[in-house]
Amino acid sequence: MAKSENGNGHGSNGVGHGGELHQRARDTVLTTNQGVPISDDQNSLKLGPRGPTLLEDFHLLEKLTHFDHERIPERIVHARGSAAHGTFAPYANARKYSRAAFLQYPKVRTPVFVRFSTVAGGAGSIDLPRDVRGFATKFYTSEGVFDLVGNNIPVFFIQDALKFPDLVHAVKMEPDRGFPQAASAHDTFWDFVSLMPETMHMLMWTMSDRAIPRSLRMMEGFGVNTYRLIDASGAARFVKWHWRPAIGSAAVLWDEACKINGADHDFHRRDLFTAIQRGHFPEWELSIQAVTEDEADKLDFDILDATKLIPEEVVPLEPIGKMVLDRWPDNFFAETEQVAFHPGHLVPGIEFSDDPLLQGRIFSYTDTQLKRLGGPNFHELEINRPKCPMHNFQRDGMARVSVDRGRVSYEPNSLAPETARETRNGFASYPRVAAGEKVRERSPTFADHYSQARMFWRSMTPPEQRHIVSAFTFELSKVETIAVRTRMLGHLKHIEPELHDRVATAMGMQGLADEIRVAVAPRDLPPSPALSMLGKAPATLAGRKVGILVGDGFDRELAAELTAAIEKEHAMVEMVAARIGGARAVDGTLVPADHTIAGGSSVLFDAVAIIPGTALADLLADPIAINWVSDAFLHCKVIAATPDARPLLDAARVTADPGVIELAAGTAIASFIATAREGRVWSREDRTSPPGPPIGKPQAGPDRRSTRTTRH
Ligand code: HDE
Repeated sequence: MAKSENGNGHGSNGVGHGGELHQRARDTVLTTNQGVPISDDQNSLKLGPRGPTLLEDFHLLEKLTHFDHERIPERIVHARGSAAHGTFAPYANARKYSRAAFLQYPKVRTPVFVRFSTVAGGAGSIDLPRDVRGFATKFYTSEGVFDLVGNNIPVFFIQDALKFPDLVHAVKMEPDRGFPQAASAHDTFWDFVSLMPETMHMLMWTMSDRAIPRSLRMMEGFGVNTYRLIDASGAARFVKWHWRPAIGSAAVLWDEACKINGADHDFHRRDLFTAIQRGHFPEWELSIQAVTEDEADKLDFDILDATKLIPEEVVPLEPIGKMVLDRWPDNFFAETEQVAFHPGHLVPGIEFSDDPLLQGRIFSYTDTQLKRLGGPNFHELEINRPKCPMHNFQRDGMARVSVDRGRVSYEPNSLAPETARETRNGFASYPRVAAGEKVRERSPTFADHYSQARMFWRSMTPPEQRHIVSAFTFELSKVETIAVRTRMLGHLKHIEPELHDRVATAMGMQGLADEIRVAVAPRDLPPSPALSMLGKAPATLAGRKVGILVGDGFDRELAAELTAAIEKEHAMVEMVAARIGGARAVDGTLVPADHTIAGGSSVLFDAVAIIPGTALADLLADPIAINWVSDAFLHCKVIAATPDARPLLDAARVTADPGVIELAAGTAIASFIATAREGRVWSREDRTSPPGPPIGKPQAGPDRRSTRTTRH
């Protein structure tokens, strides 16, 4: 074999007869799964260099066989996910509510692993469909694993686990045609939900901005189902779990989401990865709403009904701890893919309620994991293993990893006194009275399907209401069956006549709503301002990303000053230029770009700055550059631009408003930062996107500031 040296830090590399590269081991030798050293990983064993391949090539057979089996069944729901490691520390008050070991001492940090997911799409689907997001947290506590398997929306579509397969079949791609992937905008979904009035409250949430989050780092999380916490004295309280992101919640616009899905399929995954890599560790505060059973009885809905929430104005949130995610998984498959969450992974001090949705979940998760992870030993995988001692007499099974020693695999026993035994401090179910007739029956206390949906609508700011109208209009316009559209319009009328009117008008289907009979007439509940994301959004740039579009001859000092000011806000900056090699500043320095204009569309940023330098003519001649600017304007982003960029802004139809800022050093930068902290310029949306308010009922075009109701 002809050999020639080739760098790459390896031993004596060589080139084979066919010109293929052979990198030789310096330290770590490539082996088969049996540990046999491999001499050639480039060529299979053949009868002569041009002859047939021999079946005895065990290296080839082993490598192909393993590869053929690399995929495991994807999750039937929540298949697409992104995850990170971190820690949780409780506040001092947490122990008042639960005797759970990990809630006792603020100094004790419990390792966690969090997986965020979309629900409907497959594992390779887009990150920004209109969908619920999973928010599942595994706490590796000193008393075993506790999983808080929640969503980013506090209520659920259905009340009984028996309907889950129907719901999921309805939302997944239609079985005859195999589309749409990861989308609820199709007939089967709306057919099903329009026949299930219990879905109405959750539909308001999934048609809201909550279903198109800006970032996984900016999502609230909820346990959804009601759980119980048991304190040291054995007293129980019902609880609802809440995660609140430290940098506030934010969403993208629907037009933006569609474009992001094209510009960066992995937008959310990359965002989480990048933030962690750059040290912007995402943080959430864990809160609870805790009520005694007596207090729960006084609520105007049934606490066991997962389609209802407890308004914060009725039972305030009590913060009990903080979680920080600071480490990306080492291996996506071993960790993110193989992690097995289960609402039945509870620790002493935390318990179920009788919520019929939760009860069904207790079965489903283990069942699905037996198939997905190939047998009953998935708890031995590193990501699923408790980080506290674990001993029992369960044995054998597919892919058993641990070598269980000794002759005793049962208890009680007298032959092995050192083996594991019960403890009085172990998990004990809360002793509650449960008696009744065996019935297949929905409780009448579950029958009010519209009041909280109406409360949600009335708690939204005008821009949020506009987005809900647009979402219903978009989705129902994709439904081909007219009868399904008119049935849904009938439900919207019960939720709120104004919502119905605006959607019907936007669809051109006024006067066509079905008469829907309701089990319980909707009531007018007081609005809950805490449900609005915009209303309580903090004024911050923390964790956001600003894109700076520069052309050759740009003012490097100005860009540097701007970058420093943005980074001081704990935000990230990325440079966009015509060529990835960079743009040459006016002082001759070549400043490398993070994106080309076509590859770094403005939808990827929260706010933008434009410094064209001497390249204005080139930018004006490039429709993609014009689109870059007009999208930023359409999506209500704050835009800073040097005065010489004016022709580009004109070409992109950017008109003057408080979010278009003339960029110069000093105070102009400060004003850009202050405006960008406020988020989007909603007053612009009144002009750029239909549907507007109902005819005869003009609404104030709220500026971002006028939408805030409370601040957390
Ligand atoms: Fe799940 N759900 N679910 N779910 N769920 C699964 O378990 C199920 C429900 C949630 O990142 C599956 O391992 C039933 C509510 C999350 O790995 C499966 C019902 C909430 C995740 C399953 C529900 C959730 C899942 C699929 C109705 C919010 C992803 C793969 C009774 C509180 C966890 C798997 C991860 C995953 C069943 C309803 C959250 C099939 C039967 C309500 C975040 O077991």
